[in-house]
Amino acid sequence: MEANNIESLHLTINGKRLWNQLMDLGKIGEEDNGGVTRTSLDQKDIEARKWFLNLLEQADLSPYMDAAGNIFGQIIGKNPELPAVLIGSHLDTVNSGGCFDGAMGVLMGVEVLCTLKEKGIQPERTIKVVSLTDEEGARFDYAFVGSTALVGTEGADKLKENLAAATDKEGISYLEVMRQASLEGEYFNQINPDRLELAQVREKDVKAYIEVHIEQGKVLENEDLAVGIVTGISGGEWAEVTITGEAGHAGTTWMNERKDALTAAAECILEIEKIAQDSSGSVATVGKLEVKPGSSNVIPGRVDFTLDVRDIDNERRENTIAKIYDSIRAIAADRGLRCEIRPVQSLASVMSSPSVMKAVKDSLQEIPYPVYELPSGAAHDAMVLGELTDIGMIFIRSKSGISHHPDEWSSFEDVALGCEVLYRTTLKLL
Ligand code: HGY
Ligand code: MN
Ligand code: MN
Repeated sequence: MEANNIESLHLTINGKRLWNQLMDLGKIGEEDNGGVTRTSLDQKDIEARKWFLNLLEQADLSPYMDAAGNIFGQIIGKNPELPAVLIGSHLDTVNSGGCFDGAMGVLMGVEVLCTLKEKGIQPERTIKVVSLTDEEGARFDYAFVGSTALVGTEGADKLKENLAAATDKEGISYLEVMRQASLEGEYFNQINPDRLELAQVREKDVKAYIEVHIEQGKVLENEDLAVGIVTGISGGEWAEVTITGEAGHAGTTWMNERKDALTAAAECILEIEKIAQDSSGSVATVGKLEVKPGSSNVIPGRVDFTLDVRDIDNERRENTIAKIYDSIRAIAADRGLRCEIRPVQSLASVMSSPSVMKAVKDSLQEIPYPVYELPSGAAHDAMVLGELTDIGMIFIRSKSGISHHPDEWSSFEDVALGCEVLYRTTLKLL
């Protein structure tokens, strides 16, 4: 069955309504190159939050915001004591990203709740759509804030400490930005970084979390499929590295007298690549590098770089990280330089719940549409939620596998079909 024969599929959800909302939201933070930038609690993220709250109000989905800025819409079940089903993702983006990453999963949740309402279905259990604060970490290099608060990973005090330490490029701390956001009026006044424990939900209150996301890879496209079932999500470790040498005159310092932090960092980065290549499964990325003092005629005295290591196999990832850290220390020591490695965040891989996967599979067969399973190399809020509850993810084909880029794209037909699968999956879980 081709997804572009969408008319013949008789979808229950309203694909056009969903698509229009997605395109409207994509205009908030849109730049001249077509990219979208809405980083955590910046002006555009706040505008998107207000747009989303208005959408939930219009749809009569009783919106509320929690202490971490997570935004919920809901239909209260006939039996509200039963654990709720959560559908969610995030509205923040990377710098110059696309309009699908995150937003599509949130808006599909809204579409599912609207369809239930229109059909006059009041489920037994409560169903909620949630937009989780800052999945990307693009502004403060600190990610998964909303989901971490929701699950209570590390505890509220530790999270607050981390938010106080994380700063954006203007040097403003995350904590300060959250306090400012709480002054944005109705709903926002619930944001309270001093009481993040208020955002925590209990295990017994949630039955499952489902997230739909663009694949951000080419697997589905190569398989000629619109939709896939995610088997599990690769864990990751994120760290910051500082190499300190000695700044000096580029013309007068002989090569054998130098303590160049950048050449040491370059050696480290090549070694990181090699270690990951040899690991047969891990991937490692240095995505950000800052050279100080940063003049063409000064030997670099200090380099800061980020490190991102992923692997679905937790043991192999830990081995890769240990090798990388050892090699950074050895390279710095060999060159007589100092290094500091600061692990920022670490998340274990999460496997999808067999019961949620089965609900997705049964939904695909019902439509009918081919069943195809694939793992996720990208991280998602579902990974964090996996510590609390059963999780499942549905991937939608990405054009050329491009994501975190203005050209990120999924077709209307694929999005509509994906939402239909989500709707049917949700009905089975309710
Ligand atoms: O980094 C990730 O995998 C996610 O897109 N934030
Ligand atoms: Mn992303
Ligand atoms: Mn995402």
